[in-house]
Amino acid sequence: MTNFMFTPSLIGKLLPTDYVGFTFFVGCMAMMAASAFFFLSLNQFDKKWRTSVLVSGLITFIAAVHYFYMRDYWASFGESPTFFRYVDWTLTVPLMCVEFYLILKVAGAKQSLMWKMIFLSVVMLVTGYLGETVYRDQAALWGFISGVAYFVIVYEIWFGSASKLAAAAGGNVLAAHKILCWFVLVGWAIYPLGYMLGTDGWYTEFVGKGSVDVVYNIADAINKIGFGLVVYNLALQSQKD
Ligand SMILES: *C/C=C(C)/C=C/C=C(C)/C=C/C1=C(C)CCCC1(C)C
Repeated sequence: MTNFMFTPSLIGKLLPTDYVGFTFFVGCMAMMAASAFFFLSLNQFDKKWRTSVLVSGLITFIAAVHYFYMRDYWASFGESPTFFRYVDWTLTVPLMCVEFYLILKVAGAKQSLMWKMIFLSVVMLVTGYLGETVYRDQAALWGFISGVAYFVIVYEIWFGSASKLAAAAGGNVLAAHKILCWFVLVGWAIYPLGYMLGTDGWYTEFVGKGSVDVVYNIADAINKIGFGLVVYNLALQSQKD
């Protein structure tokens, strides 16, 4: 006998008014379709680009599996699946850092760049998790520390060694790097907004309270699928010239 009650609800009780549940459901389908798209496109690319497109597919695939769990969790408990959310991010965000490294490898990117970005992203996520769960009454402080790590990532890709490598690579790689930089600056900035809507802090009087999940789900769709498509397009363009 287990000592907790769990009502599996794979079919779920998705009420027409449950717009949060709806975004989880659409998230499952979008991530799944994107994964199929990336995986099935693999054969058309040169060896050189295959790993990058494969990683795009892995990112959306890992997210798809987590979305199935999160949708179910939401349908069963009506609560934010914060734990699954952060497990998903802790796997997929470092993989997005790997993408930067993979496309900059043509210009001689070192593994140390990749590890530096992975480290920063893990700091960003672990501190964010602590602020949303264990230390909720100090959410603003943990969110701030997380935000510092986020800004270092932004700095690294926009102005640091990653940007210099992109400039050295030029052409399609530089163009793709630029777009990915915008994803990180604008697309990733949606997450702290969701965090502020779901926790209490100095910001609460300005942003109010709202659904963290809707914001995170929209951000995930934009960032994971959009990011993957930029890499896919880079592979496609590079094939042509
Ligand atoms: C696929 C998932 C992605 C790209 C997730 C990205 C998440 C972030 C950029 C989260 C950032 C946060 C802050 C900058 C401060 C508040 C806490 C976080 C973790 C929401």
